[in-house]
Amino acid sequence: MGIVLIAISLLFNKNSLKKGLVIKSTGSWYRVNPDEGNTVDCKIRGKFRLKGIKTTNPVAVGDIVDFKIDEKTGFGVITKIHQRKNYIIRKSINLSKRAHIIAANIDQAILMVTLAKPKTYPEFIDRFLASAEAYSIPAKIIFNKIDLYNKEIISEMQQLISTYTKIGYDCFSISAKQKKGVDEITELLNNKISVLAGHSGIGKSTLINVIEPGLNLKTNEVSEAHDSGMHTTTYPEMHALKSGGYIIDTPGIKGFGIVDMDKKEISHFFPEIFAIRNKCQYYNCTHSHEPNCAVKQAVDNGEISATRYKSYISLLIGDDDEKYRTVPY
Ligand SMILES: Nc1nc2c(ncn2[C@@H]2O[C@H](COP(=O)(O)OP(=O)(O)OP(=O)(O)O)[C@@H](O)[C@H]2O)c(=O)[nH]1
Ligand SMILES: [Mg+2]
Ligand SMILES: [Zn+2]
Repeated sequence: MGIVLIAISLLFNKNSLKKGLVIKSTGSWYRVNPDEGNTVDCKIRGKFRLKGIKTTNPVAVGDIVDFKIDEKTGFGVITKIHQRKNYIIRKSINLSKRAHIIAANIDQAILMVTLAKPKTYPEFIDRFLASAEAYSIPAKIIFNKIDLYNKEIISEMQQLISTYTKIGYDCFSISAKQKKGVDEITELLNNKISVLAGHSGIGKSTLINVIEPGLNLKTNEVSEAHDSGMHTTTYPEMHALKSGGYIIDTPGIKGFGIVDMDKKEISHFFPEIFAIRNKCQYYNCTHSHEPNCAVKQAVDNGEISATRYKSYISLLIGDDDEKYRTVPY
């Protein structure tokens, strides 16, 4: 009798739903860290849709899911995604009608950029920041590879840091390679779930290796011929930090296409434009062609950065996202 009961309870346990955190996603399978026990590789069953948006990855790193073990294959099967606190999403470049969720349930989005090898352009930064604003995710900027900057580039960086800090985005300048400025980043990551994004080859995995050497993440030289990264990290993956918190390493992004943003809303995602909108003559001013526009005046007198304004206009007129592929490849 006892043996029968144990057998039944084992069977029951095997089939019972478990809850876990998605720590890696390849688009066809997902590695899930359950509340108890070892990680399980899972597939999905059924369709998961996001507010009618077609996504290339219905389940993302950071998702909390329910799953059960498929006895035949030994793999897990994800049956439910728990309500997301938030997510950061971009248009998929190859399948532009589709969206790609970079990560879900995050505390902060950290954009890593470089002004040297391969250079990140302001339009890319602004598109990323606007997207983070749209989903109410605090965003920070790391300028990496400062060991390669000459005087001119340092002054360009200082200009950008001053612009972005004034708007409210914390900026950090580091050299992951020389381990300079990394302590501040360790502190920034403490006890938070952070996603680290940016172009390929800017040093995301290098930085994570410095912060958590045991991880031994793959890194690769930047191609001299194309001045672009080699797309070394191929899937987003969440790593636990000894100091507490998690960092999500992501594959390099080429261009940042904005998803699902109403034209009327775009100015809401540029905080410095949003802040002075009431000073414009027209309540529905788009800050593009209208007379007595406080935003255009602020650009003219240098209170609002001209490159930020240019990024805003490019989003407003719906410039082809493809044009903002800022890294040749
Ligand atoms: N000079 C210099 N090189 C760096 C620095 N940080 C990273 N690198 C180099 O940049 C190259 C790319 O680094 P990765 O860490 O692979 O870049 P990644 O952003 O993870 O790239 P993907 O995985 O392709 O998205 C490597 O050769 C690194 O050694 C830095 O601070 N200074
Ligand atoms: Mg990488
Ligand atoms: Zn205006």
